[in-house]
Amino acid sequence: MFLQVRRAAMTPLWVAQLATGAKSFEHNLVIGSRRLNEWGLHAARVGLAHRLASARRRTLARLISAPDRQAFDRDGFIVRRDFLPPDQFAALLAQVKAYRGPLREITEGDTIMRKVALDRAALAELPALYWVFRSRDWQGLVRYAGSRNAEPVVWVQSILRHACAGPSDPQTKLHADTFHPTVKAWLFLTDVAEDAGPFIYVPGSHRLTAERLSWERQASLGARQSSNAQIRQGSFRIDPAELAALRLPQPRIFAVPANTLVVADTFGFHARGPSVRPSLRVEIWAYGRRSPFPSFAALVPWTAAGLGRRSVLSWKFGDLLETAGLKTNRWKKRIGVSAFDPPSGGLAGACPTSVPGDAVADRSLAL
Ligand SMILES: O=C(O)CCC(=O)C(=O)O
Ligand SMILES: [Fe+2]
Repeated sequence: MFLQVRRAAMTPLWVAQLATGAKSFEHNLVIGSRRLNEWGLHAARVGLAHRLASARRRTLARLISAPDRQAFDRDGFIVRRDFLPPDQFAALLAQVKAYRGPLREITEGDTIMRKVALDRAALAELPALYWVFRSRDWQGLVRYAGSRNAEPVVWVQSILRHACAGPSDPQTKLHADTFHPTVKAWLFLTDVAEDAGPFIYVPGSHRLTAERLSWERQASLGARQSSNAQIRQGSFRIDPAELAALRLPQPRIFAVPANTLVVADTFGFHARGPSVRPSLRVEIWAYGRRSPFPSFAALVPWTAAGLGRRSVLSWKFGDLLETAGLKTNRWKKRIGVSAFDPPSGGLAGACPTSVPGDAVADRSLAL
């Protein structure tokens, strides 16, 4: 009875969310409806989002060079070695190593992720970041790949693999982040070895081919009932053995030196590659996910510092909920720790209970 009332009350909201980036098959019973997805609801959202993104990309084509455009349209990513001039990169590295202001940690399986939100206070200590933000290359590539002429949210991010005793990291399974084109960018501050948790990406898997569309349709049918939490949240996982049927190659491994920039459309299949031992990857990480459909919110002219402040506020809101006893905040505050430090608890400690979900794409940060 309660469930029926809830369903009736929520249905208008669930329907309205179809016109946004909402992607949870578990929380939105319209998005998750097997019947509607058999009739093609998920496939229709995917198709429309891709057509709109292609149209927006055409208007942003001038922001990047013709060879970059061709490479991105073919592969779904762009790689730039030696991104910053050596003296600027050295200054950035020194500033990030010295930074010990407040940061947050969250676990994904046995991986600890650290994030420094770049509000005004953090930017004042990391002024070399402005060389990144002001770079035409950075601005153009992130905007074109994200199909939005908008600032991404940027953090200093550390990935500490096998950092605590816990289940395996859910981001190590090949996946698409969501159902529409969206951008993430990594400017690596550490060298990344092939066996030390590199980013991996299936070239060309950002394209909505007929095979991919029918795979999406099929995956949408069982998503709500899936035993995998990320799939229920609309981040579909794919087995490498399935790639050939989609006429896709095996993933490319981004074993790259520090000062390499990778910009990718994470509708394409990607993952955090295996790490044969505990490892540390530090990067300037950008995430630009605006609504795939026309939306006023997508037009808000956020500045980089404004977006950094928003991250800080969303963490503080999480602290408030925890203090009120309503919900544990998975983003733990750490003081006096640098992005480059080893795990605070030592490697032997158990991971804090990891609630499954899309921690990377913090829901409160998805515009
Ligand atoms: O950290 C990585 O290499 C990729 C993780 C991931 O799946 C993501 O950021 O969406
Ligand atoms: Fe991802």
